Formats: sequence, C-alpha cells, structure tokens
Amino acid sequence: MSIGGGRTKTLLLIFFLLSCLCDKSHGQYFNDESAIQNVTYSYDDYYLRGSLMIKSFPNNMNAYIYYATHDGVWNMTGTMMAAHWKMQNPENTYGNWSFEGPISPYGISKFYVYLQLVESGVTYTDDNDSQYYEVPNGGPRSTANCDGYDVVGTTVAKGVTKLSLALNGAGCALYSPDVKYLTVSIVPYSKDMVRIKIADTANNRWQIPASIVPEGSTEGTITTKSYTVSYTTSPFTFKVSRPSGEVLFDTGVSGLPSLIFEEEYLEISSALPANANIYGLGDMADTFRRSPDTTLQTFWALDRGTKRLNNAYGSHPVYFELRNGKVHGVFLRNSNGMDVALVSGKITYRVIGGVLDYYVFTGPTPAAALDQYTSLIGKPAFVPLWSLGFHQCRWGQTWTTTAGIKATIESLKEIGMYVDTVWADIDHMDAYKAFTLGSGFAGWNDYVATLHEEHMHHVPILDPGIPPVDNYSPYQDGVSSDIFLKWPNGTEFLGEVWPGTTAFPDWFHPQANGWWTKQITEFHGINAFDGLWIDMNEAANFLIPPGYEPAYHINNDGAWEMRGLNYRTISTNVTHYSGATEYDAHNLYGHYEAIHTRSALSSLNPGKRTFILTRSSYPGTGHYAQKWNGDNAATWEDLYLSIPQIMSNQLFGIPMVGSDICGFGGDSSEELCNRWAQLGAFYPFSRHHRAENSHDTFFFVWETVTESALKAYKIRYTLLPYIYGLMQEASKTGNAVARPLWWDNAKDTKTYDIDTQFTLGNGLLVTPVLTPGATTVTGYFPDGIWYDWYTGKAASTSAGYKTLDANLTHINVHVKGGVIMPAQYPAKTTYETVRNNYFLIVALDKYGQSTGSLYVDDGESVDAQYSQVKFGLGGNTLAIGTGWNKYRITPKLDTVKVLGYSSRSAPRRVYVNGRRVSGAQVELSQKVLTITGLAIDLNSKSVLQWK
Ligand code: MIG
Repeated sequence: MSIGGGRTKTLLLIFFLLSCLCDKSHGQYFNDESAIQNVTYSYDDYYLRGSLMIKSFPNNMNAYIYYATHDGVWNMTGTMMAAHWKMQNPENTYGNWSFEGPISPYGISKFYVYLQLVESGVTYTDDNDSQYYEVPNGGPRSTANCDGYDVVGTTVAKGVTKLSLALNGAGCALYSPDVKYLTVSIVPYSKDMVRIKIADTANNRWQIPASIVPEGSTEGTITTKSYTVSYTTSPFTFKVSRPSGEVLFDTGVSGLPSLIFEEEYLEISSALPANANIYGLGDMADTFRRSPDTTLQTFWALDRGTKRLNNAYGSHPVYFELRNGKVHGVFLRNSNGMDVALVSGKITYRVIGGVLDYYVFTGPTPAAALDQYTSLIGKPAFVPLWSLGFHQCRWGQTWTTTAGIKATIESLKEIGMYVDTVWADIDHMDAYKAFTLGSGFAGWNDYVATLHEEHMHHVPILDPGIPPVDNYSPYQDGVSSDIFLKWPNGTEFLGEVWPGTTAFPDWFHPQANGWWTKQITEFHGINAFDGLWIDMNEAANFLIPPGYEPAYHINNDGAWEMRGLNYRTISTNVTHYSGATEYDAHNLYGHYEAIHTRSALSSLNPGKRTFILTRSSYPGTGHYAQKWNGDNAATWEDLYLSIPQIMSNQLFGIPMVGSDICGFGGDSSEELCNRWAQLGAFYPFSRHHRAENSHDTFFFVWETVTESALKAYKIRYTLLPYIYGLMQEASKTGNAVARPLWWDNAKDTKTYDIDTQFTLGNGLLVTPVLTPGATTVTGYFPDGIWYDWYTGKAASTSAGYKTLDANLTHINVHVKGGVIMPAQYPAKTTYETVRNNYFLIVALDKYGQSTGSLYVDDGESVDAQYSQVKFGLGGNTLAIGTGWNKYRITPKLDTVKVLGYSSRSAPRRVYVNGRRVSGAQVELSQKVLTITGLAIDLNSKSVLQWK
C-alpha cells in the first residue's frame, strides 16, 4: 500500500425501491426499507467521501443525513458528524446529496448512513441499522515492513543497562521517516519502580525537562527488587515481571510490530491479560474501569466539556492494573499527543513525538502503587483547611455584580447553609481583562474583607489570555519582559479568548515567573483573594490557528483529523523560550501555569499553603494545584460520571477534585439537583457552579434541595477532622481520598467494576442515587460490618448487594466497622467548626475493636506544627495516645459514640485515667452506646473506660 490515495476505490451500491411512496404517514415513510439509495463512496487514508440519493419527502421537512464509520474496533457513531444538510427540498423530488468525513488510522471496515427528517420540531429517524456498507480492503496502513530494531550493543554500569539498537531493514516509514539508532536504558529507580527509556541515540528529540515534570533519581544501591526486566535482542522487546514470574508489561505482542520509532510516530504495545482491569488514562469521562476491549484514549489537552470517550482538559498517560488483588502501574512520561488503545488483550501506544520513557511500579497494594507513582511525580499539595468547606460559584446572571453575589450568599445563610468560599467568575473583570475589577464589582474588596471577618474566603478566576490593549500593565509588562509566545518568525502569537484578541504567556520563559508573580501580587492589592482559579489553560482559544499537523492524526475530540492539533488552541508552530514547540509541549501548558501560580501565591503569602483550582493538568500537577472536572451538564449521566472522574484523579495524584454540583450547563430539574447536592457534599472538592445563561440552581431555589443540602453538608462538616486527616495523609503518601471500593478490598473481584459508589478514606461508604424517580438504591457492601450513618445500626455484616431506602432527601452513608472517626460539632464555616468540641464515632468490627486517628494543625501553614492523636478501642477501653503533639488542641473530646455495642445493658460508670467522671452520661439504644459529658484533653495520653 502506498501512502496518499493509493487505496482509493469506488463502489456503487444500488438499492431498489420496494415500497409505495404515496403513504403520507412519516412512520410509514421509513418502513420496510431504507430511505437512502444509490450510495457511492471512495476513501483514502483519512477521508471517506460519497454521495447518495434519498426518497422524496414532504415539502416542509428539513433533512439531516448522518453517517458513522467503523474500523473493526472503533465505532465512530455520533462522535464526529454534525448534520451535513439542513435543506428543504422544494421540488419534492429525489435528492442528490454528498457526504464527507474522517476515518480512523485503523482504517475502515464498514460505515452506515442514516437520515433524519424534521417537521415542526418532530424528528423522524430512518434507523435501519442493518444498512451497513462493508468496505473491503479498508484496513489500516500495512505494518508488513515494520521489523523493529535489533540489539547491537550492551553495557551495564552501576546497575543501569544500556542497549544500542539498530533499525532492521529499511524501516516502515508508516507516517514519517524511521529513526535508525536508538538507545535503551533500563534504570532501577527504587526497589519497586523501574524506568525503561527508549530514545534516539543522537538524543536531539523533545524530552520533558525535569524541572517541569520530575524524572526521579535512583535511591542508592538497590538490593532486593520487586521486579525483573528482561529483553529479547532480535527484534528488541522488553518485559517487566514480578520475581514470581508474573509478567506485568511485555512489548513482544504477537501479531503487532515490536517497536516503531519514527520522527513523528512511535508505536509500542504490551500484552495484557484477557479482560484486564485497567484504570486511569485520562482525563476522561468514562466508566472508572476502562473497557479492556474498546477503549481509545487520546491525550491532547482540550477545552471540551464532559463527553464520553474523548480527550479532555488534562493528560495523564498512566494506568493502574488490578490483577488478582495486586496492583501495578505504568506511566509513560511523554507530553506529546497520543492515542492509547485497549483492544482485546493488549494496550497500544501511538505517540506523535518525544521518546518512550516508561516507569513501571509494582504496588502490590493500591496504596503502595499510588505512593510509588506520587514519589516520582510529586505528592499532592496539602490543601488549606478552609478549602474543604462548601464553595459557591456562578457565571453570569446575578453574579455580574457585587450586590448580586452578596444576595446569593445572604440567601444561602438564611436557609442555614454551610458556606466557606465565595467565588467570582470572569464577570468580575473589566472587559474580561485578567487582573482587573469591572464596574459591576464596585466595593468588592470591602465585601471580601467582610467575608474574611466572617471567616469565609474568596477565589476569583484567572485566565491566561492577555489582551494587547493600551494602558493595561499586564500586557505592557509582559511585552517588556518578553514573555508572550511567538511564532517562529518572532511575531507575537495572538488568539482569541474572552477579552477578544489575546497574547499567551510562555511559561518556559525565565521572566515569566516574575511577571506572573507581579501581576498576581498587584491584583491582590485590589482584591484580597485567598486562592486562584486558573481556567482556559489547555490553552483554550476560540480560533483555530494555522499550524503543523503530522501525518498520524490522533483522535482529538473523537474526530480524527476533523479536529487537528490546532483545533481551538495555540498553534503547534509556536515556539517556547527554550525552543520547545507547542507541538511537543502543548499538554504541559496548564501544568506549567500551575507551577508558576503556586510559586506566585507562595511568595505573596510566605509559609502558607495555596489553593489553586486548575482545569488542565499533567502528571505532577497535584503537587501544585487542585482540580475540577470542567464543564459538565445538568444530566443524570454527568452526575454518575463525576464519580469515575473523581476516582480517576486520585490515581493521577490529584485527590482534591470535584465536579460542578447540580451541573454547569443545561437546565437541572429539582430532583437531579437534589441528588447532586447529596453526592456533591462528599466530593473532596465541593463546589456548586453554574454556566452563564442557565437558570439558578442555588441550594435555596427548591425546598427539597435545601433539605438535602443541609442534611448532607452537616455530615461533611461533622467529618471535617476525618476528611482533613485524609488530605494530610494524601500529601505524605499520595493515598487516595475518594476511593473505589477495591482500594481497601483488592481481592474482592466484585468491587472491580463498581463506580457508582466510593469511600472517603477506608471508613465512609457513599451510596448515592444516580437515577431519576428512585426511592431506593442498590449498593455493594464489601466484607465487614457497615453501620448506617444516621441510625448507627449495622446495615451489612458480610459482602454483598443491599437495597436501601433512599427517599428524596436521603443519601446513604455508612461507616465501616473497625474505624474510629474523629468528628466535630458542625458550624457554618470550617473555621468555626474546628473550634468546636470533638466527638468520636467508634464503629466496632466483629471482634469489638476499632482504631483511628486525628490530625490537627493550624489549617494553613506549610510544614505546620501538628498533633496526631491515636485512638484504639478494645473491650471497654478506649486508649487515646498522642503520636505527636506539637500543636495545642484546644477543643475537648466530649462524646464517644460506639456503634455495634453488643452488651445488653449500658455501663454505669465511666472513668478517665482511672478516675470516675461524675458528670458523664451513658445511653444505650439499638446497640449504639453514647457517652456524653466528657471533657478529655487531647494533648496528652488518656484512657477512657466504662464498667
Ligand atoms: O469559555 O469563565 O470551565 O467553569 O464558568 C468558558 C467562564 C470559560 C469555562 C469554565 C467554567 C467557567 C467559564 N469558563
């Protein structure tokens, strides 16, 4: 097969008219046979083009013709074609039409066309699915000459193996010239992680600088390793196994090229077990467990709302595989555009640049695997305590003025809502110019001062596009620091975003940090914000600039070449300061902005933690920023998808993540918003937000929503010390905060597919309603005892599904036996809550035991002095130990609630450190023992007993 049109073919398919056309019933019109006839088509490497005729139809209808292609693996249905015709047929005769659209690099095996007629808003669809057109010989480019590389030299020094590879034969030049000589280095990084890097020997290709994304460093001498790496020499393939022999990654996949390494196309595959359990590979909106047979994940940061099977805002080319209770992970440290496919027993990477730089880590527990991965990319930043409260945001409508925002916040307070943070979207700016306050925001900074007095916080949005206008110092400063991105000829690259024409900062420029810090610092002078929201950083551009497109078209926006790399972003031709092209560095734009923003905020508030909400991300972004899942819609589907999205981000090292509660776009029903308020209360990052031109869904708009929100957020604020502790742990070990059920039950295969429930830490199981009209919900309960949050009754004592009542204002939440949760009496802000007394929820396991801990610090300092209190209950004794006590804990522990208390009678006496507590009161009801009237100081050890 030759490249470029060599396989063009034409075929004529004629379908006979079988039925009478005189019937005026539209349903009838589509009966029996296709309304589409005389289809002809031709295709080349990228496009299918054709023509067809449709039957006559009534005058007043609009006709839309859609088509979808299928390449044997990927069904392109609905992913790429908008309506091609919206035409009337005035003559009421047969219509002749043509169509054109993309096909995937996997070729085309069949396609179908279908017709929709619309009359007075009613759509009639010709959905005769059997109407496939088979495309013989429509396969992908032949890899017959892709013979890979042979090992021609080997050196081993200091534990590092280096292999020299030489191309076999003339190469296959599938999409660009083959690189002739490669160097493979196999570097043991730690006892649990190995790096295998395949780069061209001349080493002049793009590689991500270690200052932007860490590449790790070998930990001293490694004696015992939890992996072995082996390789074949002709052709070269490599394999990573456990010492037991279990193969984790193996690039020798029968029937597939061993390795293709061209200038602009790299292809490598690994064998996977049949029906593999693969998680990760994102951003995406998809099931949490990716389909092992039909997943196509593209990596190219894109300003695109929640949409299934698509690339989105961030790029995280990492997966975690769960196999027989053990987890390992594979990270490809490459920032170029790529497609990663999971198809029956294999994973294939198709990458358009950079080098193949793999890190394989061996777990074997989920927490160990994530600890290993985040040791490389960076541990998640520890968030300030206030950021765990409820956040209110909105774009447009009443939120275009100070008074409008104030009114919303007042209404929230009136219903008794918990509110910590007030946001401001782009409406706060003057003409959408970053770092300005518009006239609608008169008195804004005074309002922020009031918020601060009430222990609330403020986060405004900040877009990277800077308009080249007069008397606007962010632009003039940027020009004098020379930090804006340029075309190769040196002229400024301009795109269009909210302010109109804009330049874009070059985060690679050595002056970029100083410039950004100056703007942020000056802006803080007129708007004393507490964190920043960095949006549009893919980077989004409303225009499609000209720019280089390689021969291999990644499936950007699910549309192959219909949306090139330049689709609504910065041109791939643009060069950064270091010489890096946007072609190579595109996926790092938002990540690098987060790094600079973090540094700016740290210099503004030395020693304080930062809060930065970013939309785009790359591995390591969690070390600098937090994330939300971008523009979702007020649909039940997006309500559900928020759970896999949030769980996936845990794997990406971004535990502080959430989705817009009640949906960003589209109109929400009361019922949907009600269920969303319940679920959103348990998102690690919990923010209500709404798009411009959409009706209000604030929690005070509907009574049931108000009731649900108050009930669910009461739990969130009560569990603030527990959730804060999880965040602190995440910052040290990378451990997940919002966990899939398999996280703590990795041997229970029934949990592997579950993504409609999650746990916060190991102790709190959330089982939300995700469907309309429900009054019950069915959830899975892993092994152990799970106590109902509200009644304290054991709802499940062994693994299995349970159907639970879930009336409109109820969300099911369960506490795991064996876990002690520290809790505080909830106030309306996090600030006040952490000043209230503590109580403990002690959920007993089947042995009558339970453990837990409490982490306390000032809530805002980096490397804060802290105290850690450990709790352990056995029999009638609760031991309270101070693991570390450098931070003075003022509130007292006044209540202990024991769930699953098995004695029939309540104890009569309560002792602390052997001394009877006379004011203590004891109550036993339904196996819940409640001891109140305590005043235990948590700064020193103590023992609580009852008899
Ligand atoms: O082009 O700032 O995802 O949360 O409200 C839209 C306006 C720009 C996209 C963000 C959304 C935000 C909106 N922004």
